[in-house]
Amino acid sequence: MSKYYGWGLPFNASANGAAIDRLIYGIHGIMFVLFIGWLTFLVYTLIRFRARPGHQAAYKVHHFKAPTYLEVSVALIEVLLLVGFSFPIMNHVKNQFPNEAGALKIHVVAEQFAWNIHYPGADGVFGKTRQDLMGSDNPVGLDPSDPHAADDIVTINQLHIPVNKPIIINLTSKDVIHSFFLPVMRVKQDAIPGDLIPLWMEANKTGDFEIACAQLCGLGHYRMRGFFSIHTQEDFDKWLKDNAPAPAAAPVAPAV
Ligand SMILES: [Cu+2]
Repeated sequence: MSKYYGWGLPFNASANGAAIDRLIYGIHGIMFVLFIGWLTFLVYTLIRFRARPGHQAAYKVHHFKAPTYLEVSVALIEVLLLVGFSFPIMNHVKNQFPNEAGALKIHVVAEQFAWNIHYPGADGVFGKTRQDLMGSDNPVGLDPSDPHAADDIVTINQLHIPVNKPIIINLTSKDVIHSFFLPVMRVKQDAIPGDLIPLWMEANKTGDFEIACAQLCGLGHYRMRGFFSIHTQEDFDKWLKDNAPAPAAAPVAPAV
């Protein structure tokens, strides 16, 4: 796992990651230039205008044009970053959702201190869930009387997705605010009780990674760590098959 998280940004397994990383590096590059510029200016003025015998501070201000031009160009670069880079990526990631028909839909229900992952199963339809059915043996409150629920898969702290396929996740929380964080996917979204928040992503590499909770949510926050696997489509189909619930056993005739 440590090979994915070291110095710099984490490993990038997301189709949107390159654009997001470019923005992060761009902002840091400009901040670094500004930092060096201001630091040089500060050191220069400290030395140039230090107290010396025979020198007196000038109380009348000389108006230079250069600082104004500098200020305006910094503001313009910031506008360019926001409008040219940040808004398009934000719009793509937050608003331009992929077509639902070609996407895999997953429900993620956060709780203190675990991630409950709910797949619709072979029929592609989520079974009904009810709050009053929620318990340790039924973490999302799946309603067994709903025929769509029979093939649903619910895992705890195990998120599996196929590579190169859009994934739409509907995120919510049972108790307090958590934050669903997939560093390698450049996804971080608050999970808010009472709200169903959609997000989408697409992986372009396979591997085993992790889910973290990025919002301090209680004493067990540190152990709210999940496992996140990106499979080839074949491996994912196999995972779905291996984890599909066994069909309800046919009633057995009582032995005489
Ligand atoms: Cu949490």
